[in-house]
Amino acid sequence: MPPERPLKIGITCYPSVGGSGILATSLGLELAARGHEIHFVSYERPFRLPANTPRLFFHRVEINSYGLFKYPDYTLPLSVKLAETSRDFGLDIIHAHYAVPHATAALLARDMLPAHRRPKVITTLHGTDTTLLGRDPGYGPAIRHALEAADGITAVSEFLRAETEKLIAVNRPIEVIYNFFTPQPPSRSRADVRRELGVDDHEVLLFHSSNLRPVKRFDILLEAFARVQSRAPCKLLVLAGGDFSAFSEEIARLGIRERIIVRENITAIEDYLQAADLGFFTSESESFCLGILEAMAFGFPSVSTRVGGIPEVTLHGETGLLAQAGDVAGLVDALVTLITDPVARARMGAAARVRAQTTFTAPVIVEHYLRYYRAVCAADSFHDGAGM
Ligand code: GMT
Repeated sequence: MPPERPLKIGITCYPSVGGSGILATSLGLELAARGHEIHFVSYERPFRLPANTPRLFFHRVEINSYGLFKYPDYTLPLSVKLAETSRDFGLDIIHAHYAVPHATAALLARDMLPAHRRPKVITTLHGTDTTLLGRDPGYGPAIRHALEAADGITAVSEFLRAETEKLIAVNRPIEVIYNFFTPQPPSRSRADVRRELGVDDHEVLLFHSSNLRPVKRFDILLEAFARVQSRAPCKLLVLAGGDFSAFSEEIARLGIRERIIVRENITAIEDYLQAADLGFFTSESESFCLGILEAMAFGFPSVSTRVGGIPEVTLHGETGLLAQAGDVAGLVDALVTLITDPVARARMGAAARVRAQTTFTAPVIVEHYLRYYRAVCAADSFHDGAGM
């Protein structure tokens, strides 16, 4: 059999700090490293996308503000840029990460092109595009249409697949392809970074990274962190991808300012991950939670909430501990268990690392995406059974 030719793939995603954009960027990098040609299309360069990478291109969507428009429109200029990129580079696939508005723009782009030059459109659902916007009557029908008309749909967890089927009633197979994380080697030592953070050797450093949106329930995280201090003192490192100043008052009220270290919009996350001991995530909804996976890859367990796809990532009692969402006392107990028992922490951390390296790793997940891409490209239409 002749070798399969490399694919030309357009990826559109949110470029800012956020799980869907981070995953899309990592996927593009991994695919380019495997010989495929990758074209990112967005309003900004994705923040973790390095320059000068072979076979990897970025196309900026220019947005004009016309006096007539009360609200600037992004969907149409994005669709035009996707169509132009597809036409100029002969894309096989447009891969839209996060349905709104990327899936709709990708469909429009496909429909603008002549039939023989149309790329396949694949949409990856990441979370709130289903769980939040899917419920919104102003978005739900448009999301449903975009998914029904796409050539392939993937979701980042079984939870999200089931939720999409339930909330959006999509009459199409959805392929579950989990997220992955490829850690880069840290540029500094653990000791150096802990010195920078002002954390002593004997102190346990908790780790939280997120965009701090309401769904992350950072208010609950702060409350549990404050309560744990009397039973198991520790510090908290927050890699904030959102506005942290909104929490200043609450932190002052709880009297924990001295125990929290914040770094904003960090790209070299590995330097900080290697300095931490225990992840802490209190989301009320989460389709996967990349932050937990990042912790796992660095060999430490997490305390987190038993919501959405998290139990597919964290095996309770094996790679971390789960508590009910909003159960501050349960979260505190779980924290105390792992802060005060370094042996259990190390055991779960080691198991977490193995799970990250065997289940949620690029060689497994990127190959899954590639098999899915090939199946979608080979099928005449979605109904030909692109699912595997
Ligand atoms: O912030 C984003 O870019 C997407 C965001 C969301 O709210 O949809 O995150 C989602 O996608 C991540 C990557 O697949 C997942 O790890 C997160 O769990 C998921 N967030 C939620 O479901 C709340």
